[in-house]
Amino acid sequence: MTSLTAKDKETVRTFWAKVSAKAEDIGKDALARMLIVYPQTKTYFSHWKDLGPDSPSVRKHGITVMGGVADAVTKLDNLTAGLLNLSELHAFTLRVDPANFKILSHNILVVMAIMFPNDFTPEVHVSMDKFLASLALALAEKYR
Ligand code: HNI
Repeated sequence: MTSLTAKDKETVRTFWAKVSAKAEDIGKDALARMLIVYPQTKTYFSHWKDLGPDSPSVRKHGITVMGGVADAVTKLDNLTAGLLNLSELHAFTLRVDPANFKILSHNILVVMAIMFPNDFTPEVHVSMDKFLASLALALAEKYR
């Protein structure tokens, strides 16, 4: 996995500054979308009563996840170290199959493209994709 170039990091920081005000909506929509498009992910949330797009649990968790993404944007230079605790939580406590990190990342990209069509240029797309792939890799670190 190619690491993030200085240009990637600059692109991610600039784009995130534009969209972070909508992080809650992005998170809610991406999570709701993931649960519908990849129904196997519902198994991790069986303790929630309602898994629908308007479910308070989905909204709350969407906000939580994007809080993790926002934190990762501040730690672009060392995602593995920065996300160690979150990786431990997902690996040991939640036992989330790492394949799902790529699935959620894909849904985050799709929602960003829908919500910010003009800002989500191919250049932003490739840097955000590489950032989210690095984030997924950092979250999967503790599985090894
Ligand atoms: Ni994830 C809890 C961030 C992907 C299932 N997740 C969290 C928390 C953060 C978080 C932050 C709250 C931690 C805490 O309570 O201290 N999750 C992220 C990020 C990604 C991610 C940044 C990837 C971009 N999580 C996933 C995926 C799944 C997932 C792909 C399953 C498909 N996460 C969970 C579950 C919890 C969770 C389950 C606990 C939720 C709850 O209700 O307790």
